Amino acid sequence: QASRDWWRDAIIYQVYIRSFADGNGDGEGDIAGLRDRLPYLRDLGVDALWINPWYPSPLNDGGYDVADFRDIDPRFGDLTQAKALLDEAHGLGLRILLDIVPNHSSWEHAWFKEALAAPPGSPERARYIFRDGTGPNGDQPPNNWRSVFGGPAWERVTEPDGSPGQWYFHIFDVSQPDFDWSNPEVRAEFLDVLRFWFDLGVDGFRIDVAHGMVKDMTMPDLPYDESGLLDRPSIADHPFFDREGVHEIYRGWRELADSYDPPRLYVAEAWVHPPERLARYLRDDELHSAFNFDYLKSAWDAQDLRRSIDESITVLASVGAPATWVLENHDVERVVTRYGRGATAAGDGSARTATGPVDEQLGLRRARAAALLMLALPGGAYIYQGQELGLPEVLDLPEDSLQDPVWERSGHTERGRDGCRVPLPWTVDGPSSGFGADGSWLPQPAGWGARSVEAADADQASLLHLYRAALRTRREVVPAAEPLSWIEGVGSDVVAFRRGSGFACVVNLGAEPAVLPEHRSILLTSAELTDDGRLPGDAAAWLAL
Ligand code: TEU
Repeated sequence: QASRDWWRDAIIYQVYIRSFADGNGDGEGDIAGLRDRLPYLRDLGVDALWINPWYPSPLNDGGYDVADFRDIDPRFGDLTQAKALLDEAHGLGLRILLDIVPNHSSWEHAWFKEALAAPPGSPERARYIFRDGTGPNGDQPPNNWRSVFGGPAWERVTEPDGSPGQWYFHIFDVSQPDFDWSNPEVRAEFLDVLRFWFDLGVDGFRIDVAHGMVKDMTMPDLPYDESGLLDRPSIADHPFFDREGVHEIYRGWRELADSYDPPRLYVAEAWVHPPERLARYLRDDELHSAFNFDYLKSAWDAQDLRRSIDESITVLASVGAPATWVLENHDVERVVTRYGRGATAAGDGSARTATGPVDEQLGLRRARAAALLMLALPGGAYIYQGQELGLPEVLDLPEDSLQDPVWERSGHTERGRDGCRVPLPWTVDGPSSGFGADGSWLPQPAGWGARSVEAADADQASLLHLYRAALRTRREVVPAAEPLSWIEGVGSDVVAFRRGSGFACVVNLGAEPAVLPEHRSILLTSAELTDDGRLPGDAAAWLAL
């Protein structure tokens, strides 16, 4: 049973493959580069990897626009290399999760091309959401739904005979048509895709937009304000997010995962709130875990963090699910930058809207403390590539290098998500700081090599060394089965808790030094305590009691 439940406190490293390591020198990361760096990941001390989409794709949305769910984009490698990667990773004790994108495909997917070539009302169209337009000539969209990426969520097509035609629905980019999940053919297809990768040896999936898929097919209009935002923060009974019908799909997926030996794992990417809604995805016969985005969005503030931690643990316990902490991913602003903005800024984590001056040194101190906090909490956690190096968001990428769909909204253009996707620096010098080629698909800023793995290796005080020490120490001294119990009376800017009787974590989010409980040994984020043995501000400590 113990080995079956490996995921309950697993630390999983997110590989954004296009930016991780470039094995063939074409400026884009690939499977070959990842295979070369597996020992680095094993030495870091993580349990598993989650690899962002590597399927054939025009990459309009970083690969979340999938043209073929059963193959690998040639720029990343092929199925033979994927198999070799799985074998090598397993040999090193690392499990591998892939990313499944069930809400939509690319408009280059064979099914969508067939849909465009077939007439309205055909079975080919019924795999997606095609509707006639409104207005006298059908030249108005079927309803007022808007895309998450801005603008209308409907696009008009030209019929095979050349006449202006139907409209199709896309929650995201126009190149990402949504599937119709009320169609049994779509359901069967995805079960088959899951089987394809499980049979190859994949250990599980991160489910993209896990709260999407099912739509209200009566298609009621939504209340948007003039700038295109919903006029209230959350809509009960939203017509395309977090609908009841999605749970039935996951019960079928779980049955499939459980039919394998060892059983396979699912983690949900579901931006739903409050935690009670998220917990519904984690019932016994549904998904195993879900990213905790409420935690990611919490400010660098003791009360806010403590409330968010408490709430998640309590709610998830009611369904027997572990918490899954996350501070960074390929969609949000890097934590050094986020926590380096002013006093407590965190907002919604969005890289697109955050503004204001960044104190990088402050952000880095907080990122170090945040690492010890996250890794001491009960449950599992995800680490996004480069987080262990303390990479900041790259805020000044040259305009002509930007790739992410740009979001026109609220009357201004928002920044895309490229700033957290810049290729990793591996060496101090050399072409693209050891990433692989002379030049990379997103340019690395000047001085990137100083933030490299090589530089961090050489500096005992680096965040990389802290992550390694924390991941090792975690196995040795943080009792996985012990719940969290808060230590009270430590001051309003301090978060402190015990796990069992022998371990404590203290995080000081304020400016005043904090008193530490008596302890035998200690792992610290900052080099020194104050002269009288107190913990400085924006620092954390792990204590063996
Ligand atoms: O993101 C889902 C999603 O809802 C995002 O729009 C998220 O809310 C936003 O990026 C937070 O800033 C997933 C993928 O992680 C993202 O990269 C894709 O663009 C998206 O799905 C569409 O597949």
